[in-house]
Amino acid sequence: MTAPALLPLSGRRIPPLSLGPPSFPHHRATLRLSEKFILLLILSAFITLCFGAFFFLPDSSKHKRFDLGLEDVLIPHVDAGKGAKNPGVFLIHGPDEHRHREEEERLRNKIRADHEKALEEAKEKLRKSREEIRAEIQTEKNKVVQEMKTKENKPLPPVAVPNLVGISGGDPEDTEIKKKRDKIKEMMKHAWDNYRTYGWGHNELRPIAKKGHSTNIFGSSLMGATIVDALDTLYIMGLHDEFLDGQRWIEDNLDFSVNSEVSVFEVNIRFIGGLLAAYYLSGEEVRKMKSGVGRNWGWASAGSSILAEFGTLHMEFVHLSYLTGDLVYYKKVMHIRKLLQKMDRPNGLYPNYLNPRTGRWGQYHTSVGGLGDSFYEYLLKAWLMSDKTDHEARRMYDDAIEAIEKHLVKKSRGGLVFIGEWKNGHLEKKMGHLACFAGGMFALGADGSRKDKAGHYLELGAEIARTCHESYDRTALKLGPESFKFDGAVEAVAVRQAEKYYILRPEVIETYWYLWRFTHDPRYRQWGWEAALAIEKYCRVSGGFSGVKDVYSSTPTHDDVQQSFFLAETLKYLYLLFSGDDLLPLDHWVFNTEAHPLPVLHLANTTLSGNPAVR
Ligand code: DMJ
Repeated sequence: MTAPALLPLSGRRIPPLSLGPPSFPHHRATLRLSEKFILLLILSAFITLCFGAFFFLPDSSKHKRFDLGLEDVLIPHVDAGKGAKNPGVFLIHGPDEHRHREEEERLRNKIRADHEKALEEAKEKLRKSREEIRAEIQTEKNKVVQEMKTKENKPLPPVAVPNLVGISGGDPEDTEIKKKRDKIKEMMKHAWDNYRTYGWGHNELRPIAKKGHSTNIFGSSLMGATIVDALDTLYIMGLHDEFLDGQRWIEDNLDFSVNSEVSVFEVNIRFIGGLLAAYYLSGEEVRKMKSGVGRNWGWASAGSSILAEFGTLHMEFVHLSYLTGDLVYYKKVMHIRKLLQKMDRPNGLYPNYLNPRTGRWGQYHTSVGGLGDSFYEYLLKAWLMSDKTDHEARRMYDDAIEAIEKHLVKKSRGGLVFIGEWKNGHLEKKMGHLACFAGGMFALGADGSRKDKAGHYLELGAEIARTCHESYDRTALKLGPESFKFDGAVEAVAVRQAEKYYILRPEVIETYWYLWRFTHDPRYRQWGWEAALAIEKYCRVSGGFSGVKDVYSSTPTHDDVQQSFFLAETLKYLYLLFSGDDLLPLDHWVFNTEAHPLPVLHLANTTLSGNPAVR
């Protein structure tokens, strides 16, 4: 693939980031992409701070016990043990148990008090009219923009750009494989073109009604979620006109000054992850944000306390710290990690709910599917992204998967290996489509696992892939249900009507791709192609692609939603499945949970302040 001159390729240095305020020429009413990126960074700072302040994060100035003392260390070497420079992680295991208990109690009281305060503030906000709330938000934003404008305009020395290997290419030599890859690209074009025609600027598309679609995960406004989510897929497929079109929309229209509740998780994985990946792939300049902009939004205080939500910020936030030179993001996610690490875990498992009032686990429901999934994924990926130096993350991952294997992984009578869910004191023999991503995760984590268990985890990944393939194969449409059971004679089949739908999800294809990369066993390409054909046959409509309500009915009823993750993930993983391994090689790239590739930070033992490129 040849990229147009506008899109710099690997081997180049990204231009210096500017520390100073972005310019806001008087004649221009809209913000540039780089300026919007800054607002996104600010939004992410708000999210972290609101979320952290209310539920998890101690006031580090008062609670030294949780202070990591990592101001100058980007990736900690927590294994260091004796004589380690950074003793932060060991403080929580210190000898003075009594003092620790007291401090723990004090922390719990603080969390309780903060939570009450947050509730009061939220109630107060609800009493205000939309206009008043909007005006308050606008005032806050004006302040931030003003601060940025007045800040000294001092260019930053260039950031050491991670090695951006394999951002194009991957052309298969085999003509049959190439045809398949071209078909996937054509499907992407069909999805994108219809969104462009009928849903432009809306979050998603209704391909049958041929109009925009919005769900409350992005708030009610037109945030163009599909555009941000799809950008990097367009780029790697060589759809550069479409990429530029999306980029222009972001420059001219993406507006974060919305008065609306959004999902922290979704904003992080789709918007922050999507823009970071597009930045790395295309070299679009971003500017450094002003630090210390943390203020609390009342509306954000209704944040969730779901494991996969607060545990799925790490990758994006480490990159934000890396690019901006501001450690605030990194420190916040590390505090979350420390707190989790310190808590007792029933059977070594992390329950999905953490009670914000008490700082204790809520209901003991554990799953590797919805609510829990990406927490485990991000532990492994934190290690990979740190060039395998974040040993603490790896240890937490290894501990977690050992517990998962011991308590949740089972074999059905028919010999299918599945991951159940621990609920109300017993194992539910049910696996969600979401949990199928774990096959890929086990394969990805095999190298580097304990006691030479690499082969074992690769096999486990392959078993999960087989089971998830069965869940597809045992349907009329050859597409997998949302959730399937193992109950007596029932194996890998959905029982309840409400679990029979397929909404263009990627997890099974994601697992095929990882297994393909690690084994080159042709069955994964074959299974991926089966899924692609089924999507083409049953989900394609003239206005795009739609989910289906019942995969067991041979006449599909469409749900009329083209999910943004279909373009971000499903089609990207399919495209990669039929590409050579030189496209986005896994020793240089780590995919966030929305399939946005972020480069490995080869920073072993360097410190942020000591990094020659970031002084
Ligand atoms: C995506 O948004 C992400 O993959 C997330 O981690 C889980 N669910 C959807 C796709 O199914």
